Amino acid sequence: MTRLDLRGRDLAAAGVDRDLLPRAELDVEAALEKVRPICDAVHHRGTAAVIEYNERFDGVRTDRVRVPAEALEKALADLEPAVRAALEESIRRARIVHRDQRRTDSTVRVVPGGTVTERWVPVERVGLYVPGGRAVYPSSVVMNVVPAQEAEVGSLAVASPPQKEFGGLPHPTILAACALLGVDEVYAAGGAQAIAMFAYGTEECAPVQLVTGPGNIWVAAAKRLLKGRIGIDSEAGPTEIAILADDTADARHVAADLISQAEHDTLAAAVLVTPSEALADAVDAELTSQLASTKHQERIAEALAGRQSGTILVDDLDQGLAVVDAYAAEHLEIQTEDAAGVAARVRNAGAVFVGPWAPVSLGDYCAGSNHVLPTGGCACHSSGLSVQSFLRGIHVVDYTRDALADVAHHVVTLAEAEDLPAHGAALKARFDWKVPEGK
Ligand code: HSO
Ligand code: ZN
Repeated sequence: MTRLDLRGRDLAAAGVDRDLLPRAELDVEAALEKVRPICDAVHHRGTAAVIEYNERFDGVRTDRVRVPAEALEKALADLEPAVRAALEESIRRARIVHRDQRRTDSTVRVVPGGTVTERWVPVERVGLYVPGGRAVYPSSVVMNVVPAQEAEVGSLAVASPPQKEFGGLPHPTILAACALLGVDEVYAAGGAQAIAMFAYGTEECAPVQLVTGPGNIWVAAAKRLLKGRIGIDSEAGPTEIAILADDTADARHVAADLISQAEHDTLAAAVLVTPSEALADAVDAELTSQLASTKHQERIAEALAGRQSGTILVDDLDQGLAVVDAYAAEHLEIQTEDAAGVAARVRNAGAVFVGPWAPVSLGDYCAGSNHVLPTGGCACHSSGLSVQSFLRGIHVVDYTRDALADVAHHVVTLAEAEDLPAHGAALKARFDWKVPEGK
């Protein structure tokens, strides 16, 4: 991997220039122009347009988009027992974590007679997108569906691209995962046309209020375009792994973990941050030797050689923490002495993996944590998918006459300061047009 030597720089005080760090460039803005007519067509012509785009982009024509119930049942019946057992364990662990994220309503008494309650209400109907394409991600079905179900979303639909080799249905393992989770509304639709189907609704699919789930650049562009009409989780770019490691780390593990996420995409990012030049050398050697025997060699080699990947040499772990915080990785592994202590100091990351026994792959499938996480540096302001993503907190304001009378003069004063006297009048009208003197 390419090397960036930041040793000798006072990063803690000066801050890290994020432009200095390796990162993929994704021009979602340019994709918007291509995506706009697709969304318009689905808006105006519904299912017929989705079918046409399925044919154009996925090379398979079907006469409907909704997956029939029998196909879901068959996919589950045909699922390999070991895959079924693994998915069930993944679901079981994800449920433990996401059930614990449920919110309870809380009421606070602001003043005598004045309360504000925060009431948590699930989104009515959501659309969950599961990518198809190069990789098949039944695990992403789990990561989207489980939090939505634990949030008690009223109705949920899944969309995933039609596959030519499966007669225009999504991949059977995706269908089986839906069936295992009790999801019976599944659509064979991919890319921007799937997001537009969710946003506008079609003859087959009622519109949703929120769309979640990762996808390619077309999915990201459609989400950006339709945001507002629908809520979205995030735009989700190519996956990223950053590893903060010192010379206590095992170079074999570090290399294997970098390779594991580079496997997703030629644009995937793998970044090693270390104060140990010896470790950096050992990891480079390991990358070369492990790469030789891995299946998706070409894709991984391209991702590791890309400008989004590299090794960053730092003076010490303090400087390393400043770098990983500036990078705000989707996944951050801490492979150092006192990994838990170092991890506790991390401010920006989608998810943190502590020590030698918590590789990102564990989190991808079976840790219980969610793998739909903020990418592209968005971890400095956003979180991964959770129960909270599917809830809205509604403030319920309840004041008595006396409680309102006590504060009325402040409201009127602020309304006047903003030159909005009708706001003040709404209070005065309740007290015979005289502002009560506050206590
Ligand atoms: N690492 C991906 C999720 C995934 N990995 C799915 C394997 N399957 C983004 O967090
Ligand atoms: Zn992964």
